[in-house]
Amino acid sequence: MSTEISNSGGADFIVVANRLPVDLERLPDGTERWKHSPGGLVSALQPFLQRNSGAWVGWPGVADVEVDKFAEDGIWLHPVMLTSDEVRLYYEGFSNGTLWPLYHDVVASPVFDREWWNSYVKVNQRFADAVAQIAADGAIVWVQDYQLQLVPAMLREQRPDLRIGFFLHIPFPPTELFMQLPWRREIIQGLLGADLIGFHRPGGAQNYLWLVRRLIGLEPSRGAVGVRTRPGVVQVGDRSVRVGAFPISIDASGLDTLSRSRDVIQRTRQIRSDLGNPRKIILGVDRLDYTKGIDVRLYALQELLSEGRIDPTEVVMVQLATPSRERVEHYQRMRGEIEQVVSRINGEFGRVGHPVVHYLHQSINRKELAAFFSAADVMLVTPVRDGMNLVCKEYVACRHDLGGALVLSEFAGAAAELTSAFLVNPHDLDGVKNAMESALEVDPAEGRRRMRALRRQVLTHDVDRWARSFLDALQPSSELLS
Ligand code: GDG
Repeated sequence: MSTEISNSGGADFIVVANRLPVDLERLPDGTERWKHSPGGLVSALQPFLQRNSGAWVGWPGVADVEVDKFAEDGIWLHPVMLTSDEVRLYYEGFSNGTLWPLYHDVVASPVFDREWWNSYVKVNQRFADAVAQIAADGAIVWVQDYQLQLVPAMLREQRPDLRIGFFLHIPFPPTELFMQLPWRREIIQGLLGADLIGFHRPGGAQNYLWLVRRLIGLEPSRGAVGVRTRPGVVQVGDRSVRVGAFPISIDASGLDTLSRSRDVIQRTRQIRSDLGNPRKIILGVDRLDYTKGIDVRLYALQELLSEGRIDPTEVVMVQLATPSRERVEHYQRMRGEIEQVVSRINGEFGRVGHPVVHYLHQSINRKELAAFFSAADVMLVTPVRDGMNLVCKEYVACRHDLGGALVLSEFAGAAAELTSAFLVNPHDLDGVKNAMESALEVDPAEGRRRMRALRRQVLTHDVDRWARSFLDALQPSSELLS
């Protein structure tokens, strides 16, 4: 860990997110250590942070610990402390029990709890205070995601000199659903503290603009919002707030290179052989979340097997389900349901030593993930609602061989870009089954044509382009971008 960077004059570029890019881990012997939690966002923003005396403000992932700021890879990391009560109320409660289901089309019922809300306000204020203290004059601050929607206005109040951006990583809901929220006005107002508010899709931006008119009584621009262009504008006093669509992406060339490496190619072969070299491998990779439609694809598989449309001696499915939010009740219930369907399928159609569904409730490393992507003939991405969905883009980035077929839900933000996938409505089980069958049996030339088109999109629209387009819209003449 290096501490060579200077922090005398405050940070010029600050990323604020619920989590730091490193997690504090408590080991069984009571000692603590930092573990990298690499993600697309960190790697995309790292170069900007390193060049611009950057800082990252976030929670280290463990409750009740006070940690001093420290420098890592040329970036100052500023831990924000959360008590275990705040983890329960602000994070598991308001963020994941209210906002997450409300913003994902109420596929689970959101809980509206005043105590959760009060904690959300308090924690947002703590994040805003932390940033206000460390930001240099006129610094650029980029606030991330639904856990911190009040931060832009709270920060603007203390530091009107700052240039503030906000990006929402999950969908912004239809206005009728958003209107259920008892604190709807506060959220819309909280976001209005930013100079630029970004969503994945123009629809999210449009919904937000409508709510600004309805709830705040301001008159936003009326033209259609475009992707990366033509943002909507709201005049708030003497400030112009822009509202736009910036579809996020992945480190496409990094994954492309990784998937061509000898290790990954060997591991791909090994995975196929461990699975018994079946004629076809179907894959799902998700955080274990009720929005991801893991149950949808399992029911579809079960019916295809029952109807004899899939031969269990020829086809194997692997479902990687990364543990997630395990203390939230909805998640516990859903896990039980999914595991029950998996065992039903295996009970009915498996043979000794040959289950049809290989279900792993574990997290695996990036190389291993690339090998699974490379081994899969059909990738199933069937969320009932997803802001973007990076997994489908990662699958495409790994298929330099032009093999594989992607079945993708229309309700993932990515569907607007990945139009050569087998697109499905996850609520239409027959449609999902037909698409799975078509993907399994696609003519090789047609499969390559589709994959080539998908790769053209993903490789030319990577996460670096996403970050640049957002920062360019936030501060066009900024030296950040040079
Ligand atoms: C939110 C929005 C939006 C998963 N299991 C493992 C693993 N992963 C990685 C995937 C992918 C990431 O986690 C999941 O990203 P998604 O986009 O699919 O979904 P969310 O976590 O819900 O993300 C979403 C995103 O924010 C970005 O804006 O696209 O719509 O919901 O990168 O590969 N990675 C490793 N091992 C695993 O076991 N290494």
